Amino acid sequence: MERTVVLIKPDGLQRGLVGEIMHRFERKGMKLVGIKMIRLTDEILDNWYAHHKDKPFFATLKSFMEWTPVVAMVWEGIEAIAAVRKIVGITKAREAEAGSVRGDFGMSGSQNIIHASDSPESAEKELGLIFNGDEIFEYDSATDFLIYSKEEL
Ligand code: 3AN
Repeated sequence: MERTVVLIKPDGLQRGLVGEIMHRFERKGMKLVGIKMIRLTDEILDNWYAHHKDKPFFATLKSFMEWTPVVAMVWEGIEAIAAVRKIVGITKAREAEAGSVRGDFGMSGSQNIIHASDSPESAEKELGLIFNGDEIFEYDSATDFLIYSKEEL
């Protein structure tokens, strides 16, 4: 099983998309193992978006992400990182596939509603930046046997 970190960004929160977005991951068969609201700080964002620190949009991106709290979640599943990225859609929302979160709800390439980890390394780093160990829960899923075959589990 893989874990992936999802953030509903300030625009997603303000537009009332939290329930809609969570519903999509639930219906897909992903397991929620962590969730909280958090106000991102410069310190977290400098680390989170370190790969963008020299980009012209970095300062704007940071102030956008600090506008309101975000809703942070950890979802678990087999190959969850790739599965969640498909549900999220590509960065530029106006070009994202219909059916994805960005494709259905967004037009912007910066205010694009949602973040999801793009690799196991990012997922581990992002989880560590936002969640304490006791905020991630291990429990038996009552539906795993329906969602996955015996061979997959
Ligand atoms: P994604 O969120 O699709 O993984 P990244 O990691 O390339 O995309 O970018 C992180 C965030 O930086 C994006 N979600 C978006 O808010 C912002 N961003 C990326 N590229 C641009 C850009 N060209 N102009 C403005 N903001 C951008």
